[in-house]
Amino acid sequence: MSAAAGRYRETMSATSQRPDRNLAMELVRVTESAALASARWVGRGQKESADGAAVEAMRTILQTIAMNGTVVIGEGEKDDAPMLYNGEHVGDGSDPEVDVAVDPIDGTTLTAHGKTNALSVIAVGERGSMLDPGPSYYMDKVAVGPEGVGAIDITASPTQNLRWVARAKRESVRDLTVVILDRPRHADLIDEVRSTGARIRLITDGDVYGGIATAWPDAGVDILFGIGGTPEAVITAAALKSMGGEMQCRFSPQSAEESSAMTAAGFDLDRILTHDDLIEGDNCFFAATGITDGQLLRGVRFDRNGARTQSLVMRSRSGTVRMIDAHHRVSKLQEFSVVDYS
Ligand code: VTB
Repeated sequence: MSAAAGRYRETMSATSQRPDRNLAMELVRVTESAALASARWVGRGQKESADGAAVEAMRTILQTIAMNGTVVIGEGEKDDAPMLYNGEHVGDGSDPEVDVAVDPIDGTTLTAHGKTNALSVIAVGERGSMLDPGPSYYMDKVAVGPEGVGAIDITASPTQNLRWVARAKRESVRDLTVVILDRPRHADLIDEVRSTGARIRLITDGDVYGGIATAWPDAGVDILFGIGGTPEAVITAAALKSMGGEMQCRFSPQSAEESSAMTAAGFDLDRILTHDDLIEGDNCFFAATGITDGQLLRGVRFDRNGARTQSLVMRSRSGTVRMIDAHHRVSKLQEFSVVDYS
């Protein structure tokens, strides 16, 4: 061994910081595949077909990833979901042992209607690190990008949060844009935010996009407020941990059944959960591919040679965020791939 190689080895073992694997670099193939398979259904009004294509493609490619994964957030319970159900084992079975959260399409209706910001997403964390939502469907959420870290408090009013975030960004409240799911349950929230002078981007679906957008300067939003899906909160946490943003959430059951199931399962409905409670530790991975065009990513484009995708790939330990443009030669893929991209 050369002296230089010896020194390198010593340094590495002294700090235990051997360069290790960035699983997100492989996971992006999973979201690319789901996006490609579902993109043929964009605007065709059949959200189940779009979702079915994405789920099947995602599951097929997941089996090729070198990991021993358990689906913590999937398509639902086994009896309703034939694939990617909660508890299903995914990956090729080799190390590392990981928890997996999938949303083959965040925005099936967006996809069926050809509207913006439909994404295929996956998040992976160390085994045991991911919040199992149990019977929880809904959470109240506040999310910001790096400049808003430390400036939010879900127990304070939206008005107060906007003042704090504006101050942290050295802007005025009327310079801020808030992303909110367009739902009747948010009528008061929307009124209050409007009364502050801040602008609102109302979205019909896809609050994973909304949460990530707060940390993506080009997306043009500063903060996410409101009640959305619990699975989406966990997935968003993986991205915000990587991008250096912050999210605070609280369980927000939207029916008596959800509420009593949560209490029976031992969940504390008053607890405030941050992104670090949704996915513990500092080694989680995130990948997303655009299905339809959006403010974060371009959607799938088909051409005579195949298709182009655009994806985000992130890892929390390093905080590296990559944007990956890919061209897929569909005719070549058809020769050997078990996924039908035609
Ligand atoms: C959000 C949104 C999803 O569900 O989480 C939302 O991001 C919450 O549920 O795309 P409701 O639709 O019942 O309000 C979706 O819209 C669909 O899963």
